[in-house]
Amino acid sequence: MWFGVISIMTEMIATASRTGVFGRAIEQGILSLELFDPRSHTTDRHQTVDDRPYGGGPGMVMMTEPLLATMAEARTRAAAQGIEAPVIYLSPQGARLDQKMVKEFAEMPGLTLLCGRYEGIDERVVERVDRMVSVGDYVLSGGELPALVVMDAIARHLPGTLGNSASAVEESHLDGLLDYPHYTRPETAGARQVPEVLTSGDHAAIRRWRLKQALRSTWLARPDLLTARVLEPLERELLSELFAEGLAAEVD
Ligand code: 4GX
Repeated sequence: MWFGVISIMTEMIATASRTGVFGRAIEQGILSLELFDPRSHTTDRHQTVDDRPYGGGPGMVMMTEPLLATMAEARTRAAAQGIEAPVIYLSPQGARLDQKMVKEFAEMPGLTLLCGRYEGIDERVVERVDRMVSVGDYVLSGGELPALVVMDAIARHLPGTLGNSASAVEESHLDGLLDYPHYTRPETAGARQVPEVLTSGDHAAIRRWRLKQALRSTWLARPDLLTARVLEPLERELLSELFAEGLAAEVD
């Protein structure tokens, strides 16, 4: 998959892209990343990309011309590789990113992520983007961290990446639930024992225990995820057990 990122702080993206799942995916050729800096599409000595808002008020607005020229450059670069990469503008006004959207994006040949700084970008550029995406209801100082969030989440879904093999692809019965608790050695840490079922070797019992724990933590932390879900008969049964137990954590 091809990612183009438009940013006046390309170093932020470059640095992060050298590490983790993302860095490895680039090394393996599963992902390619091209950075585009609007400052290279300016003509003045100071490489100005922002200006004061019409109508007054605090802060600065990113100018139309450098951004549109950069979007055209990114489109040309993608097209040269036979790729169409719609432009996503990261903004608190966008549709909230969720796992469903991440999977949808992961099916596409490319994406161009437009990162704004200052108070925002000129509305005439907003009119030219294909989608607006938000990573959550809080205000950051730029779109670079949200762009990295979007790309990281997508990278995990591309065939051949570390995230894609087994552990991270929640195509299983645990899809849409919060995670169950994890344990590793030693079996006794202080007075705290690893739950017996996990060392029993009974894989069916382990699967059942994990699903029950996932349902428990989901009910306690994010009940909205359960009400949005069509529950399997086994899930109903495990939830009934949990309610009967007063949702208590296992006592062993
Ligand atoms: N999820 N930001 C965009 C510039 C801006 C300012 C005002 C529109 C209006 C964010 C988020 C986010 C910070 C990216 C402000 N754009 N992006 N930037 N939350 O906070 O995606």
